[in-house]
Formats: sequence, structure tokens, C-alpha cells
Amino acid sequence: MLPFAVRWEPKNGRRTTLESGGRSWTRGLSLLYVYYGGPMVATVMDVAFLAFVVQKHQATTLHYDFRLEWDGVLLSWAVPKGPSLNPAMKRLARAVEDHPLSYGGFEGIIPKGQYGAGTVMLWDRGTWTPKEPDVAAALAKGELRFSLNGTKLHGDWVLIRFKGPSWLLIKQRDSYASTAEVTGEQPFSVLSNRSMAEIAKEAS
Ligand SMILES: [Mn+2]
Repeated sequence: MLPFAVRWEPKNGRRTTLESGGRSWTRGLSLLYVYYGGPMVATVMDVAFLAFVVQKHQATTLHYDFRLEWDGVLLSWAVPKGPSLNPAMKRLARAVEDHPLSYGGFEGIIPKGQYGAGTVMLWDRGTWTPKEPDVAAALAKGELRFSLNGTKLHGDWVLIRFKGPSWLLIKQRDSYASTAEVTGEQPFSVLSNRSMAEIAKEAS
């Protein structure tokens, strides 16, 4: 009987970031749980991780840019209120243009006159795992289910398109779901531990 993978968990601390041809990705050891029809078996595998990043962006209006690495770019949604850990809170997520992978590490000031001028904070980052292997089909269908393994965001999430470029970002019910206001309670950068005001002062 062929093994059927039911879930995997990245093992933190055993990962490295590789760079090649201007593209970087993270890989490391992962615990893969497989089911052979008998008891669950855990095995260790070397897998490539897909990056996710949330950048808090004070441009004309404040929003959180939610980005998922796919096919060599960062798929991007602008979330005005930011992600919520509460499954009852459906957060508007407006699809915006793909960004280069290298932009996912950016924190600082976008100068006046440039697109998106303002302050950018690396609010969260980590890896994501699609629930279905065919991400392109899920995006075309307008329903992408995935899990996040970040510093602030974890567990299962879904992006559902409801009209044109408008999607909803919703936390799924799991042990990471909560009524905590994650954006308010964890306002600092995962990169530098700075506030938006501290990052904004950098330029002056
Ligand atoms: Mn933005």
C-alpha cells in the first residue's frame, strides 16, 4: 500500500536559506506523518519550504501586505485591518500585483514619490503550506486553503475570493484560533523589534 501523507511539521532550528540565481528559499528537515493503513508513522524528510511574509505598510492608508511565495514570486494581498486570529472575523484582502521574492525581506522607508511611499515593517514571516498541491487551480477557483508557520501567525487559514480582486482572509478553527487582537498585542517588527514610529524615524 502506498503511504499517504497526512500532515507535516517543520522542525525549527534545522533550516538553512539557500540562494541561487537571485532566488532564495528555505529548506530544512521536516517531520512527515504518514499513514500506511496501520498506525501513524513519523519520518524525517528534507523538504523545501515556501515563504510567507506580512508587511505592515503605512502608505496613504495603513494596511498589512500578506504575501505567499509561489512560482518564484510573492502572491500579494493588501489587508486593511490585518489578519485576525478570530475565525468569526473575515478580513478583506485585496489582491495586488505579485512582488519579487527579494522584497519579502524589506523593512524601512519607501521614499516620497515612489509607489507605496511610506513606512514598511516586517510584521511576521515564516513558511506556508498549501492544503492542496494544485495552488494554481485553487487560486483560479478563488479558494486557497493553507497553513502558516510564522512567529505570530500559525495554523490553518483560508483565502476566499468574493468579487473581482476582493478576497477574504479567514482564520480556520484550530488550536491557534483566538479572540486575541494579534495586530494590537504584537505590534513590533519580527526583524528588528521596532515600532512603526521607530522605523519611520530611521530616514530623518
Ligand atoms: Mn502595501
